Amino acid sequence: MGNGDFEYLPGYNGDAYQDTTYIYSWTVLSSTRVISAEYWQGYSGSFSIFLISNNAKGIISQTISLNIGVSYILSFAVSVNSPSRILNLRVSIGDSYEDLSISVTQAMTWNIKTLYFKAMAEQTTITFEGTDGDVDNGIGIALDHIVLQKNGLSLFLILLFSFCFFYG
Ligand SMILES: [Ca+2]
Repeated sequence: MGNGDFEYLPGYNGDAYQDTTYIYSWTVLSSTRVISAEYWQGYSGSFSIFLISNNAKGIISQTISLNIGVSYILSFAVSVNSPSRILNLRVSIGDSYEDLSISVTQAMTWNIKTLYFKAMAEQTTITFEGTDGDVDNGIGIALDHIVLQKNGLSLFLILLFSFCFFYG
């Protein structure tokens, strides 16, 4: 993923948090909020984002190139800035999606979530949407450190299969 850590933010004005319709590498489908470490420490680096803004849902997406048939691991850090809330995050990968319940025991402690999928197309759009939007004055889902990797086990099996085929 390009800029999966939200650290490259041309145009960021230095506010502790800032609503934005532009995040480098991402398509911002619905205005999202950039959070600096001054406001809340990101999982990694100096910035994270909130999937909320001005009483609305924040939605971001990125279209990436994949190898068809290869398994991937999508992992990311999520949090909520209120321990009493269970909020919903929808992660869409191409035509399929997964709904995750996000809650924390302490505000803004980070959890890592992991999704596994097999690439069905060369160009795939991955979308993150905080489906509850902005509940109660700025309570929402925070997101950071989005990483996409090939699933090592499937790569191992492909290599093993190739080896057996070649020498078998
Ligand atoms: Ca970050």
